[in-house]
Amino acid sequence: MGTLQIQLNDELMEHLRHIAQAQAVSLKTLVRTALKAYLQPQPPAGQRYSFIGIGHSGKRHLSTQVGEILSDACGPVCWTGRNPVMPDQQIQLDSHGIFLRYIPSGGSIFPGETMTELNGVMMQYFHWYFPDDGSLWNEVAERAPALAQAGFTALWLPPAYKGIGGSRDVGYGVYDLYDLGEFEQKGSVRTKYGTRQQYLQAIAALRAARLQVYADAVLNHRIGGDATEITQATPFLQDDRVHPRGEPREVEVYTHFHFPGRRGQYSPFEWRWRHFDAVDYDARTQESNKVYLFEGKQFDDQVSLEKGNFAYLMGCDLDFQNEEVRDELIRWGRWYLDTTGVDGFRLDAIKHIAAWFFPNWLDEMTEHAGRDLFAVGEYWSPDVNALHLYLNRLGPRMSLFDVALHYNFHVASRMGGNYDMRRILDNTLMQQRPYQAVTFVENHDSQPLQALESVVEPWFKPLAYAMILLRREGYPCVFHADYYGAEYEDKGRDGNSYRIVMPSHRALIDKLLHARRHYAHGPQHDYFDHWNRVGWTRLGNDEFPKAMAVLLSDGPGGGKWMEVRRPNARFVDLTEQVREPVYTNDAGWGEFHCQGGSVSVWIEE
Ligand SMILES: [Ca+2]
Ligand SMILES: [Ca+2]
Repeated sequence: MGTLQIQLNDELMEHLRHIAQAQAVSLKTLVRTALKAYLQPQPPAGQRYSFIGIGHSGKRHLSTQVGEILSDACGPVCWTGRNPVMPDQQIQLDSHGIFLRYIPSGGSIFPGETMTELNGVMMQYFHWYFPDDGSLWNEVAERAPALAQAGFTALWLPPAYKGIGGSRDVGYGVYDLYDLGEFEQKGSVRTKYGTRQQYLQAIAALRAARLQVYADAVLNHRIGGDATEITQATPFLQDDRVHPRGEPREVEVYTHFHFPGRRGQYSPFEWRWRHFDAVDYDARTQESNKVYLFEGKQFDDQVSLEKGNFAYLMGCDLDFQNEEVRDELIRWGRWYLDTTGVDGFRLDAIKHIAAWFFPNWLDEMTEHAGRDLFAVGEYWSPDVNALHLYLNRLGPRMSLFDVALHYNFHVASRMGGNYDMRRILDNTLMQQRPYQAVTFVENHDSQPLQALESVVEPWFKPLAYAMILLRREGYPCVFHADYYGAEYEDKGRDGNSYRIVMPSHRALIDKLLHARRHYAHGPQHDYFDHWNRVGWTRLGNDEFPKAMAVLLSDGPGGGKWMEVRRPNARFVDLTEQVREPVYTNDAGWGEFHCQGGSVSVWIEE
């Protein structure tokens, strides 16, 4: 057992002392309790053990013998796993005392939790109505240096493999995970975004610009089978996956995927009906309003309980209880990592996939990559408790999109100034589980006319982006259509056509990104104390010593006294909404202002 260090910076120490004081325990006891709480659910003996957490680059070292604490918590610690601990590895403890991470000396650390602390910013580089002219990969390659320059540190790219819709498929109607725009399948060689070569060149360009790349992994379903098979199935109503509606009967289903265009390249695996649980289309009756559960199959467990059991979403639903399926997904993941070198995954539709599947799959991916991979899951629920339940099952391997926060933004933006802004962050991952929260304002599903439409109105977006980009909690994700704008036409749920214009917020977002990089550092003081106007200050740190004050209002404009600990200093509004500078008083407080329905970002000159 080597000596392990807990490395803390001043600010973190201050926070820990507060927690210790509040709990009337010593700092050592607090740390010990935190370690135990973390270790007990997953004792390290005999398995790969990684502390996942944040990467405070501490300056003041608080060294302690953690081996003793580990032994207390877990019994004799046996580091004989696949990834044994090296003596010079360090443990870092986050400000809530929850997550820990080994940092191999000299190794790279870049997972999502760390990105929170490094002020990382992700962009979702696509939206539902991105042109289907095959231009996305080339465009993003060209823009890579500018995106890095603007302050982005990672890109989430759309599903890169062939969908049933061929060159028009957004990518979620996945047909062949091995066809990255290389084979004549589903009517085209390329995907909506370009060819395999263009995709790999785009990733190379992004990495050359020091941007991370996250791939979109759609593992829940397959669609567009090459041939039908005959099997027995029991029908269920779409809305009730518990009570069968009819006797088992013979069905003809498109469940045989043999990929004639690819001819076994990269993988000889063929999908058959036994790899799936259910489909929603019977070619005999041409009915598609039911879910047909195959003979001998069960809908997978540990999924969302909407509709009784929400394992089935669309197409041919993968049976994760089938070992051949799990093995194939691991083979594919390894191939994908080797082929593309991506830094992590955005995992699609995970509330429809057995939660127990991902810990092993992600561990296999990390092991294969030989480095940390970032993973963020799309668990679409506005209920933060559902998100907690999922994360409790996953442990620290995965972050989740903060859907709860998105819905707060959505609701606030629809209330025309009558939202209680003191509550805007309540019941969100950002507030309750900041190191596993990927915060976002809008995405390709929530945008107007899409499946999970829950629009954040344009007037509110500057406020929402200030909240995700300038506070210390969460790993923010900027939506392509909010940055560049978007115009499109589609049918609404009422069957009528609508023309949608999503305005570009780039001018403001660029300023916020600048503020995030240079000013959103150090301790944060909150002033969520008024129905309309809420704000916070950031006090800076050694590396970024300038202070910042942010004030926003969903109602009338006005001022608020906030402390920035800079006596007699001059602050200006980076957004240029308010032209008059603010001068702080002798005590380091200032009365900062913002206009109605607006945000101002005050930076120390
Ligand atoms: Ca199953
Ligand atoms: Ca499923």
